[in-house]
Amino acid sequence: MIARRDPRRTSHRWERLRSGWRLLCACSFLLLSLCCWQTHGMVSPDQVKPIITMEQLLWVSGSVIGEVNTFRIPLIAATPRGTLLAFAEARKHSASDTGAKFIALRRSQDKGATWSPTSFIVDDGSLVDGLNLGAVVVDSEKDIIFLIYSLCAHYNQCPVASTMIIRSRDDGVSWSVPRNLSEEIGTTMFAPGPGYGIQKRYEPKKGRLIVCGHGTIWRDGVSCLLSDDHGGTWRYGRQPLHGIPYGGAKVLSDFNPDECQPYELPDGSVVINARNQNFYHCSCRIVIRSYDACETLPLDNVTFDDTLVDPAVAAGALVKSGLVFFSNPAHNSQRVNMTLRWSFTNGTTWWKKPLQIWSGASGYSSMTSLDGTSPEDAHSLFIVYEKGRVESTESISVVKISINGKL
Ligand SMILES: *[C@@H]1O[C@H](CO)[C@@H](O)[C@H](O)[C@H]1NC(C)=O
Ligand SMILES: *[C@@H]1O[C@H](CO)[C@@H](O)[C@H](O)[C@H]1NC(C)=O
Ligand SMILES: *[C@@H]1O[C@H](CO)[C@@H](O)[C@H](O)[C@H]1NC(C)=O
Ligand SMILES: CC(=O)N[C@H]1CO[C@H](CO)[C@@H](O)[C@@H]1O
Repeated sequence: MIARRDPRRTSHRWERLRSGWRLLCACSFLLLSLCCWQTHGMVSPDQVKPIITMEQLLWVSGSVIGEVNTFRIPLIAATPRGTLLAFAEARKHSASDTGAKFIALRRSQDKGATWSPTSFIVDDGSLVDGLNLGAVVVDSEKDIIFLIYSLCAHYNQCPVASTMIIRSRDDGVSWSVPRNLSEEIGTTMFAPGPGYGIQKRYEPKKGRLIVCGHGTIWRDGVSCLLSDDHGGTWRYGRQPLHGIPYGGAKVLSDFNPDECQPYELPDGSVVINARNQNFYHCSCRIVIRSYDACETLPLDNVTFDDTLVDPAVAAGALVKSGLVFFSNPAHNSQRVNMTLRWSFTNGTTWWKKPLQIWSGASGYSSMTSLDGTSPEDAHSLFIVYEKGRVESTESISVVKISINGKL
């Protein structure tokens, strides 16, 4: 027989202790769930129901804005002060990748609701093979924004490619004169991004700035530029990922990793999600993982993500609230069907029902999110993408996504 405790004999002290424990437990649970949602990614599927809460066109091609022929290659970044910066190539006279361009910028200080008029922050004049974007990278520790772009990336009537960098210390309002990074990293053609570069949040190499990009068919593949002194000096990682055959022209099905977007996982490794230019193995994305902060991009850490069907394009990828998000035109050959996917498993699997952003013509995309502590910031992300009715180069649109489906 088990003797039942006489409830009257329970001391007040025990009662107090017990309710104290209960309170402590409740508080820790609340704190833990908050922390998990914010940082660690124990978000459960029923909390994640992304919807579009806002969409507007930032730039329209066809000589309606500043007589710019075509806007392409959208980038977006969030500054440490909570401002959104959207950039694009403003192609002056044609839709061609070569030709003279401006870099266009619009800022939003109210979480994407309104945007400043366009400022043209770089003008390459009348170059035959002008500037190409590019990657924006934010040093949150020092509150500096960098934008890296290339010149003469196609060697079209120009002998030397250059990698250029500009910098803003005032939240993207004003920008430094372009600095020629090729003087320190060499003149090997390097096409950054397009997308954003990262600052390492975890070890190894916490604080390092990493900008990944691709080269020409002669020195092709993916490589990353690294800075361990807040953008003062830059160098390439020791071991890039080369295409095969290396240094030669490619044919269909050759291995040709191209435009790419890095993101950092909570274990401190960096994943680079890359365009599979020649459809090696699949019409899907190449996934490169580096465990040494992009010092090396080893071949034995390259995989293919069959779920991420792709027509060979620049795609968006972002880690937010413990989830990995991915945006691209989800089609195996055409640039249509802009789609947002998300992963509860560090990008190893993707949730079965993605969100279609736009069924029609859609091209390059890039994502960001604000780092603020408000619930709105924790649950929002922003996608800029090339959008059109017939051609994806007709306009550049920004959408705001509510991750938990609440307005
Ligand atoms: C940048 O520097 C490289 C190496 O010195 C040089 O060859 C190239 O012409 C420079 N580019 C520009 C745009 O000044
Ligand atoms: C758009 O993408 C979704 C998700 O991958 C897919 O189910 C659908 O078939 C795609 N539509 C077209 C027209 O490709
Ligand atoms: C994602 O990676 C982190 C860090 O390595 C790990 O703690 C977590 O369990 C992973 N999540 C899943 C679902 O695999
Ligand atoms: C060379 C290299 O870094 N290889 C890594 C590939 O990924 C595994 C984990 O899956 C690491 O343990 C290896 O070090």
